[in-house]
Amino acid sequence: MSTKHLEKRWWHDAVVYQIYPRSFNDSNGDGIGDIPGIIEKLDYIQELGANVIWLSPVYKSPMDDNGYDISDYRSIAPEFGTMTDMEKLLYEADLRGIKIVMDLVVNHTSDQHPWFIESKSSLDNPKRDWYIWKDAKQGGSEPNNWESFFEPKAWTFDEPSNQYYLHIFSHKQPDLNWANPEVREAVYDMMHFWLKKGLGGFRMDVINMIGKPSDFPDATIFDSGVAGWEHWANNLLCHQYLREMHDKVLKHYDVLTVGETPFTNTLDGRFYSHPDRNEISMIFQFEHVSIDREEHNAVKKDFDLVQYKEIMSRWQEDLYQKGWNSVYWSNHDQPRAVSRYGCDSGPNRIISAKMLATVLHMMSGTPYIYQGEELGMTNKHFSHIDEFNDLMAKFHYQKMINKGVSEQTAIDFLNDFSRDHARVPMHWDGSDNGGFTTGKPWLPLNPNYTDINASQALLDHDSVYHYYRQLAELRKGEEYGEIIVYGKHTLLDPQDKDVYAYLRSFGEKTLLIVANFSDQIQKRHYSGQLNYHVLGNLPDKVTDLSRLTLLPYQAFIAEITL
Ligand code: TEU
Ligand code: CA
Repeated sequence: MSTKHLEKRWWHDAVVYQIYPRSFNDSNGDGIGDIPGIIEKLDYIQELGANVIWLSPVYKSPMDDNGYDISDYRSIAPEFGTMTDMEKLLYEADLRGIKIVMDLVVNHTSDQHPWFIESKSSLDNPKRDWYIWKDAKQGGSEPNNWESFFEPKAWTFDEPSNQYYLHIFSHKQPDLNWANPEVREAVYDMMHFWLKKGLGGFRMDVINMIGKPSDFPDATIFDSGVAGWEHWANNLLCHQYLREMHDKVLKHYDVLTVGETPFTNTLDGRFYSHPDRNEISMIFQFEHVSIDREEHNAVKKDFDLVQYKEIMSRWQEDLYQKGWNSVYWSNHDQPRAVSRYGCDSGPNRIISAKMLATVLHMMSGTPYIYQGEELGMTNKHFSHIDEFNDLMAKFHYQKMINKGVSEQTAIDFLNDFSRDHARVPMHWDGSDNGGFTTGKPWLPLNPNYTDINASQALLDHDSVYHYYRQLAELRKGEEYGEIIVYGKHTLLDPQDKDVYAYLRSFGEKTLLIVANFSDQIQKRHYSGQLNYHVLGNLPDKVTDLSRLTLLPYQAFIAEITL
């Protein structure tokens, strides 16, 4: 039996900070964040304690989906900078012990990528088969009934060649044909190109969708998710391609690879991340961010802490020594965590942001911090559909209106879930436009930047930022590093609908993590003797586990003896 899963890897105790370049920091006043702007803020990220940056796409792109539609994998979008800027970023990050992980978007390209332009040019072009072209069904309709994430149908008809092409996302994001070995080789080549520059790894966009069954059957599941997922999510071919990618590329570098994988359960999680399978380091699963809505149907559901705990604990336990988790509250596709799961106004904003951080950063796996989460940034209020930028917001809005939902109800849904909440620019200080730009920001800021901003947070020792910093220190520290990274996870009181409590244990040591998710006082007791109050989000230290009075959103970490 192999014991590769017991081998330590550098990314096991890593803390990842995600940057959405367009909204991070604008260095030249054109209103768009850029790479030189990121370089200016590397000290900020280093002080926070993150040692990996996941950079959302900076490649050349028509920006139909803000860079997730790439037209040249080997050059940098001019609005973000130059290749020299990118190399300087790698160099400057390295000086600070930070690795750069780039977004690898290879399920699809832009329709402006020369590969697609050639592919589209004629039926017998050598690149025709680099994308997925199919004849219409008898009667002229689409080759099958699959839907797209951003449009009603996953197929667009091309008049001149009389065929449809597949796009699981927008029609400007045609899917590459991974069944064609030339496509795979071209991708592997491009990966070497970047890795040789000293990259720390890749975040792989919707990587579990690359394997399509060759017969393209109709979907049968219409009650959840984008119709067709039963065929293109986690297809066995995908695992085979990943193993090939590992063999041809990844095994030659010591890198972090994280696959973005909607529609996965914990068994899939093991398939992707068990080290003996030689696929990828870890995945981003979607179960826990799917409980308060049906995204594709644009329907809101109630957040249920019991269900949340069940999902998170299942992932913690099922992957224990059998794979590796990534853990996150938010990213560039999700609303702001404190607005979604905590309380985003008054003093409870700071307390609940720290509470959420406590729960996540004491879990095993690699934690991801999305830009601004460390400030407790909140959702912005939008009043009209024209204020949104994201193509998905527009699609969901139209879908709701077509169903007969009122305009206001549709806007309310987007105010809860739009991806634009995460894409509103960072708040650096209280000056105009939050110090993000001296020009006109590409997307207007949340007016609360005057209160919530980085310069305030750096000065205030009780800020959310400094609390995140302490959590990162614990993960990397002598005292608790091992238990936080490698300890066993046990959920306490699964049915408790207000308090999230769990244990971590490693050798003789036990940590108890308790978090009140409610805005009410909760009285609880836990077994064990408290030896040491490690960290908490309120000034008072916890002393007695047998009689706890938890204030609204209170959270603490204690070392205990059971
Ligand atoms: O997201 C994939 C994906 O499944 C999203 O559409 C997801 O359903 C939603 O955004 C989560 O609420 C990735 C990228 O992260 C996203 O930004 C891109 O738009 C998409 O792929 C296409 O590349
Ligand atoms: Ca700029």
